[in-house]
Amino acid sequence: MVNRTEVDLAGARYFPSFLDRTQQVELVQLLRDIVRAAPLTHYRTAGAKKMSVAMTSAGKFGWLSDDKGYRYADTHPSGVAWPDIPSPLSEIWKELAPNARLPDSCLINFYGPEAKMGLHKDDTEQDFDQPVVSVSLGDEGLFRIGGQVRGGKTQSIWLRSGDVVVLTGASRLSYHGVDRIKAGSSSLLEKPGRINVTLRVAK
Ligand code: MD3
Ligand code: FE
Repeated sequence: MVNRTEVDLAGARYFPSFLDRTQQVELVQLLRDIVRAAPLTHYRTAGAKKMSVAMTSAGKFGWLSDDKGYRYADTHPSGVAWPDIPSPLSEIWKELAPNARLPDSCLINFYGPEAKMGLHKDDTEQDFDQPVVSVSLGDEGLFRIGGQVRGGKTQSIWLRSGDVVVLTGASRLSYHGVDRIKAGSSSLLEKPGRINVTLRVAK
């Protein structure tokens, strides 16, 4: 079931079940093609720990972490260009953020059953007036969102396959993270796990 319900999530625009099953299956196929060309990588955090989430990107720029820090790079660590952003994702962006610039980066996160992402804010981009659009696929993830300062109140919500969130306004710079994955809660992927895709204007 699709729907166009919009819910306020700590200032972010939350669209539960935005994508139907057919759209989700198509996206997973397109993401598999991207991963084949630009393999998933466990980057190291600034604290040098390996991230449990495996990542790759599409678009003109890809987010990564290396000796030069957190940054948007022109190529995958292997040296190949990032694949193009799949058009169904660009269409979601145009529908939900019609007045924004077009995304030049698409970060693809793969969470295995044990993966999580600590509280952080997305601040590697140049223009925080541009939104971030997030699409969740596969198993449910317990998402946590706080305010713009660390240590404040947070709220938690399970993001499910097909859910879309638009981070805009004050929420664009809110702390957020993923505490855990409910392995086996979705039948979309062949193996347990969760995929989150974020569309961004990096530069
Ligand atoms: C931010 N990804 O890649 S995106 C990231 O599910 C990242 O993989 C998470 O944070 C993931 O940088 C979350 C979804 C999201 C939803 C609501 C938000 C991010 C948000 C509200 C405010 C700020
Ligand atoms: Fe983030």
